Amino acid sequence: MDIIYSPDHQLHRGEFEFYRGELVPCFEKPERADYVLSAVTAQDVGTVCEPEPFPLTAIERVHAPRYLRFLERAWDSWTALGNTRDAIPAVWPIRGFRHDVEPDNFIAQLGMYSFDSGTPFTAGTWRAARLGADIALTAQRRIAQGARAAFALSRPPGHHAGPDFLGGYCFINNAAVAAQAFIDSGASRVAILDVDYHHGNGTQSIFYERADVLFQSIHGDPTTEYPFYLGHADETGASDGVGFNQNYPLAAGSSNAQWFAALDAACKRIASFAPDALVVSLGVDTYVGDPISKFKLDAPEYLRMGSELAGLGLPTLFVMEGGYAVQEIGLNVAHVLRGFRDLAG
Ligand code: Q9C
Ligand code: ZN
Repeated sequence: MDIIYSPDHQLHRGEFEFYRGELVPCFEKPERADYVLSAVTAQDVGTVCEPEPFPLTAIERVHAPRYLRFLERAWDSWTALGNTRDAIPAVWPIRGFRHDVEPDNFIAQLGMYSFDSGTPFTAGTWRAARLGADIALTAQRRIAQGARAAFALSRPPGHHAGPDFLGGYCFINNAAVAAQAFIDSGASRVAILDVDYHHGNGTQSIFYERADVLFQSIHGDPTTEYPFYLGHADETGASDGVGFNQNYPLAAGSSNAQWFAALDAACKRIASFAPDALVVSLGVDTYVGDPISKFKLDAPEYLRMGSELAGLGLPTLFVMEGGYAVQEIGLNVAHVLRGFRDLAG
């Protein structure tokens, strides 16, 4: 399968994030993509290709133009104030504040377009994030042209980014951009399966009122796990989208058997939806050794995940999401793709 990758992901290089009362080195760092690239190359799961450029209008299909304009100008606005460190949000318009008036103050704008303090904005963030969308769109085009599968190997990740907000290390929702591109190139229905440890709140928000994009997410129970404020089982869609969103929250520490029971339920729902394509938000922070998550998947489970996904028999676009700090994330991703290929042929 084609693996779409660009070394320019390195342009996004956050220094610190707030964690338990102090600034710690970012978990979402450039080495992550290096680990994944070397493992998928060593395990020979596909051919590495450069992304093609796409117009901003493809991204505007799922993100508000004023949000994208903000991201595009953010670093210049921030440095024009004399700042040299990363921009980190610190104030947010919670309930009762106005969202219709964009403040002139940069930190106030940043708060309006974000939901946590763990997502630094750096000099190269916009270029790397925009490139991530090009990577997802290139992979989508390969599948639209007949490939059975493709892997969008990008960072920063995307699934926490909503219509007009960043957070959870995410700026542009690459999986949502790709799913929308399937619809715009003629697909009637697209399914998104999010297997990252964290709920894909951004993706859910983007498609919550739509019946043409089914969203399924297996994740740590938001009662105790990030992003906390979304991802419960009773969130099943609204208006036209009623019934087209399913969450499978699992308690921190859940067994692999519980995880695969949730995958089985999600796959049954996807099969009954009969989509033209499947987008997999592939986070491997479900790994037993992940530093910020609490599931217990390991090598055999990643192989099994890949083969169960192949069993759906759908054109499948894998998009890189989370998985942190340890070299094993590369092996885990390679195992999913190998498990898929060995069954899909
Ligand atoms: N600084 C993804 O896996 N961090 N995002 C919690 C607070 C948020 C994870 C600690 C974790 C976000 C794509
Ligand atoms: Zn995650």
